[in-house]
Parts: sequence; C-alpha cells; structure tokens
Amino acid sequence: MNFRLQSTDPRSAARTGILSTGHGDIPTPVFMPVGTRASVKSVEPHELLEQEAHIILTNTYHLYLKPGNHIIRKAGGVHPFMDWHGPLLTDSGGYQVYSLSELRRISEEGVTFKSHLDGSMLQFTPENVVDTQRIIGSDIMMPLDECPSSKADREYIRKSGELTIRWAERARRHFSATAPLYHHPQMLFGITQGGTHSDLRALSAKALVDLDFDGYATGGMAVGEPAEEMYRILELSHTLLPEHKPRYLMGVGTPENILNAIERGIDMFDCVIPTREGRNGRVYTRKGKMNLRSAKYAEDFSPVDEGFGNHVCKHYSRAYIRHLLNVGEILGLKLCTLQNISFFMWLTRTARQRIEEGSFLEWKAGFLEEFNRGEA
Ligand code: PRF
Repeated sequence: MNFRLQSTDPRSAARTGILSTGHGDIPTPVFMPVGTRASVKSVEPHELLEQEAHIILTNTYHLYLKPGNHIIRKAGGVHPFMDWHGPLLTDSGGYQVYSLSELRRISEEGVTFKSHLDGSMLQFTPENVVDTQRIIGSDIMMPLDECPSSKADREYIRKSGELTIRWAERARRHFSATAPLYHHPQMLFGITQGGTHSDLRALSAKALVDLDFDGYATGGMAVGEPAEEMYRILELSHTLLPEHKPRYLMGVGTPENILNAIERGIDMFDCVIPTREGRNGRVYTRKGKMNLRSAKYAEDFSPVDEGFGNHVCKHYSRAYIRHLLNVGEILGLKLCTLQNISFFMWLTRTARQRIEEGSFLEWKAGFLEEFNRGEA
C-alpha cells in the first residue's frame, strides 16, 4: 500500500494521509510546486526544502524536447540531474501538447505534433510516454490523455474521453510490462476526463478504477468552466474513486479552489500560480494577495506578512522587495517566488492540521473571509 489514510473529517470529505514513494513520504493534502523544465523557476532544491516542499512536478513534454531522453538517461534520471532528492511527479505531456504545440493531430495511436521549439514533427503514444517517464525516473508518472477545451461539445468530450480510457489501458499494460531503470519504484496514476458531464465522468472513473492505478487524477478541470461545476464533478468523483488511493486535481489552483477541493476529498494539487505570479511581483499572504510593484509600498518597511515566520518575512521588507522589482533586480522575483511557495505550503499544511484536529471547515471559512477581504 503506497497510501495510508490518517484521518477523515466527519463533516466533509476532507482527509489526511501519507503517500510513500522511493524518495520519501508525502503528508497529504499536498501542493506540488511546478518545475516544468527540471527547475522551479529561480529556486534551488535546498530552498524548496526550506519552504517545506515535499514533492515537485516536472513535465515530460518539455524534458523530452530539451535536454532529451539521451541526456537525462546519461545523468541517471532527473533526480540526480537537478539534485532534487525528494519525490517527483511528471505530467505526461498530453496537456502541454494541446496547449503549446501549433500543429497536432490526434489518432488512435497517439498524438502527432510540431515541436514549439524547432518545428520538428514528433509523436507521443501511451507507450513511449511511459518509456520517457521511466528515463526521467519520476516517482509518480501520468499516462497520456486528452484534455478537451471546456468549449468542446458533448460528443467531442465523449469520444475524447473514450480515447483517453483506451490510452490509459495501453499505458497501464506497458507500465506493467516494463521496469524502473533506477533503484527506486515508480507509480502510475490514472487521469479521468469527461468534462462537466456527470455520466461521462462516471464512465471514465469506473473504467480507470477497473485498471487499478496507484492513484487517480481528475483532469480536464479548471479549463474555463465555473468553479461550481468543478466542485460538482469532485463530489461525484469522491463517490466513485477508491477511498484508499490518493486523488490529484491537476492544475489547480487558487487558495479558494484548493480548500474547496480538499473539502471534497482531494489530496494533491499542482499549479503555476505561486511561481508565475511571483515573477510578476504578486505575493500571497494570509491577509490576501498584494502587488509588490505598487508605489504604495515604497516606504513600507514591514514584512510581507507580519508574523508569518518564513525566511522572506523574517528578513526582508515590502519596501526592499518593491525596490528590487522596481529596478529589475532578479532577486526581487526570487523573493516573491519563495514567499508564494512557502504560502502554498503553509496552506495545505494548515489544512492538514485542521482536518486532524477536527476544525477544518471553521478554519477554512475564517481564512477565506480574511484572505478575500485582503488585497493588502
Ligand atoms: N491532463 C494532464 N495534465 C493536466 C491537465 C489534464 O487534464 C490539467 C487540467 N487543468 C492540468 N494539467 N495530463
């Protein structure tokens, strides 16, 4: 058993657990900082540990294009290559093909696409995507899927969802027929699709549960649908997915989305928000978001979040970080990124503590009230 449930909230579907990997145990709920190209932009692995990050995510699509499988294999996988020795999850690349490459053609076999880097034509199949993730050596790999746009019609989503199921079967079979290349075990999760259609989601979840994956991701969400639709799908998924397997909501999200999803039984999250917004000078605090580029912080020598206790708040003032951003010093972007990563770590860590203490719903309501009032 890779996943041990620890406590469940009697008043919601929220739960805590421990997900064990060959690179250590992950307490859940957990947020995974995104390090697309084997780098969480501007942050070193030891700094990730200092922000209490437990697991990071990288992308098969980007790493396959550059530096390529040959170099990653020679490095002995991504862990030694980037000197991150904690757990690593890789997204399959399906989603990135749809969002990044210009030309793509989906067939039964897989997806053919034009590299956004050099224009060469490439193909991803359920099998070669598992092979690439064997070379990367991620602790948790994801199968090739198709994430349709929220504007796609029901018929498209139905056909696409069925194709994703057939790809999941092929990925599962290939995963069983191959072995890790390095000295640690690897897991394979399934990804449910089906848009906001309950019957298609149910079909997808049931087919994937039959294939017995190590965990289950909800894909195809946060693609433009109203948040209430996403919550409805999470409530449905909760009733269909096995209780004793981890559940991952891909690409989500804001603090509010994350807490509402935890309430509905989600254990794992990833999102570019903390890193991307940090590079725009937007920082997260318990009292709301703030844009540190604003002139109103020019003479504000208080910490970003008084009493937060992380490195950035202990050492630097709003005025100093604002100055760095204002003159284009790269340290400014880095400090904003570190603040945001430690905030998202605090968010899921506190949710976990509150679930264990039985006060999750009260804490969530109070936190969101203060956070949304904010825009400090
Ligand atoms: N599939 C994959 N990765 C993803 C998604 C998906 O549907 C999403 C959806 N928001 C984010 N990342 N493979």
